Parts: sequence; structure tokens; C-alpha cells
Amino acid sequence: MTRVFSGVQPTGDIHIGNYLGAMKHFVDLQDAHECFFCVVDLHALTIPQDPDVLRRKTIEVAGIYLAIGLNPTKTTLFVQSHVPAHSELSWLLECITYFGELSRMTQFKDKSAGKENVSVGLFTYPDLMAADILLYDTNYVPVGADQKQHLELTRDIAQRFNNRFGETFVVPEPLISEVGARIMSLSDPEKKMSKSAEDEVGRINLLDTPEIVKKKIMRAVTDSENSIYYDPDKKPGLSNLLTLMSVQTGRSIEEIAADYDGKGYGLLKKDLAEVTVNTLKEIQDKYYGLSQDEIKRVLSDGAARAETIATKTLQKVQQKMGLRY
Ligand code: ATP
Ligand code: LTN
Repeated sequence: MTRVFSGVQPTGDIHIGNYLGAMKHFVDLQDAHECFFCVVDLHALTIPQDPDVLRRKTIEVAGIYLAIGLNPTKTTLFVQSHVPAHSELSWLLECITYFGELSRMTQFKDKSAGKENVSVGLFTYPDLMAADILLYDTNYVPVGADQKQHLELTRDIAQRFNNRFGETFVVPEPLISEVGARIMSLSDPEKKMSKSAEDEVGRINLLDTPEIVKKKIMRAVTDSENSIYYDPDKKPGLSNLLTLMSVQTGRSIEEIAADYDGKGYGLLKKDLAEVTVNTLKEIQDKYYGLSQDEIKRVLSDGAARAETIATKTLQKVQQKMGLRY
């Protein structure tokens, strides 16, 4: 069976961009593939975190994995730091990655820009991500468009290792959907919807109440024109609303635009708010029905399953690099 791996950081609030761009696809993949979905808490440490908040957010992301419909009897759900092989392989991969390659990563450039104290972990972040993926002989990695460059680096590292030390890693492929892989901020539609942006009204969190969802969508920035058509360069705000409608209803963007053209932005926003509230309601009903103990049990079983596979790969790599007799 082909393998799928992806990760979500336990930082900030999970938003509808994370869900529609990546996590929703995790659920669709779990029947036809052997899936591993991880809460990447070590990645969260690349920027300062409050330890208690990090612990709480780790359980929250795992709860959201369950609430969106991931089934722990089919799929392995676990926390990255519970499987030490991730950190160990990360070091080995750092030693075959070039400084220049990591310097070119746009996520690093964006997240370090203007900051005085940037951690070394933020710089080597892509190696830890490559380790996550390569430990499980992963074939496919469902992610949002912002992770494409990290996936290309992962492929380069895997190929380099295989060339130097002999066939070892499966070279993974990204799965990036055509529509919804880059959901934009509602308040600043030139930027992606982001967990770390301070502007709370720009994102719809999966755990937002219906009132808040409605308010955020009704206030979404659009433009002063009145016609409805998709053009992300000219009409980024409106195009984002059409995308949100399309990925939630399964209808094409063209069909939705034609439907609302001439009826004004207000009606589109009102209907989108209703659709979004329904999407979130289903997730929230499940989420609030979960107990902490139940979530912790799933994570503990998941870590045990993940560890068996990860340790085997790590040992193979150590052997090839000359670390074991
Ligand atoms: P930040 O916004 O602080 O950089 P993040 O939202 O990217 O954080 P992650 O946990 O690292 O947080 O992302 C989880 C998944 O969601 C990844 O696959 C990522 O590509 C995807 N994703 C993140 N933002 C968006 C977005 N605006 N649209 C679509 N997918 C997204
Ligand atoms: N870097 C990703 C999160 C992440 C990930 C992974 C995604 C860490 N490890 C492995 C896919 C596969 C992000 O910032 N969204």
C-alpha cells in the first residue's frame, strides 16, 4: 500500500486555510493509502513557545485530526517528539544539506525578516521536515502551496542520499490541490491566511463560533467594483471568497461566479457564511465530544506504531553512513 505523511504545527489556531488547503485531503486519502499524520511539536519550537500553551495546543491539533474525520484504526496519528528517530534523522540529513540550499528557503526568509534573534532551528527546519517524511517511505505528502519548496528540497536530499550511499529513501511527491491550496487572508487578501498573523479577523479558525464566522466573512475586504468574476490579481478578495465557496460546496468557481454575478457581494458573503458555519459545525460537534484521555490514548498507540517503522529506517540510514558495526 502506498504511504502518505503530513504534519501540522501546534501553534496558533487551526484555520480554514489549513483545513481546506491540506487537512480535508488527509481524510479523503485515508481509505486508499497507509496514512501517518503528525502533530509537529518540534517544528513549533523553532519560534519561542510557552510550554503550557504548547502542550495544550498539541492535544488540540490531535483533537482536530479526530474531529475532521481521521479514523485512528486506519490511520496513525502521533506527536513528532514522541518518536525520537525524527530528531536523530534530522541531524544526519543536516550533514548532507548545503547551507546555500537552506538559505534559499522563502519560509525562512519571511519568518526571519526583521528579527534580531533567529534560532538555528528555524534555519534547519526543512531538514526536520525531510526527516519526518523520509522515515516512513512516504510516497505522497498532502500540503498547502506554501510547502512546495520544502518538498522539493526533501526530494533533492533523498536523491542525494541515495546517490551517495545507495538506494535507501523513497522520493516523495507533493499533493497540492488545484483549488484551495492557498487560501488568502480575509482582511489582507494579498497575503495567505496565517496562524501567526496578529490580525485575528483575517482568518476563520476551525473553532470560531457561528457569530464570529459571520462577522469575519461579512467584513472581508473586497473591491469597489460590483461584477463577480475570478481574477486573483485584479480582485484578490473576491476571488478568495469564490475559492472558499468552491472548495466547500464542490461546485466550480465559474459556475458560482455566474450564479452570483449581478446580485452583489453581500449575497455571496451571506451564503458563504452559512456554508462555512455548517462546515465548522460538523467539526466542532465532534471536537467538543472528545475527552482528553481519549485523545492521549490515540496518540500513545500512534507513537508506538510510528516508532517501529521510523526506527527501522533510522537504523538503515545509520548503517549506510558508517555509524553501526
Ligand atoms: P503559519 O501561517 O503561521 O506559517 P501555517 O498555518 O502554515 O502557519 P502549519 O501547521 O505549518 O501552519 O500548516 C499546516 C498545513 O496547512 C500545511 O500543509 C500548510 O501548507 C497548510 N496551509 C497553511 N496555510 C494555508 C493557507 N492559507 N491555505 C492553504 N493551505 C495552508
Ligand atoms: N512545514 C510544514 C509542517 C510540516 C510538514 C511535515 C508537512 C512539518 N513536517 C512533514 C508535511 C510533511 C508547515 O509549516 N506547514
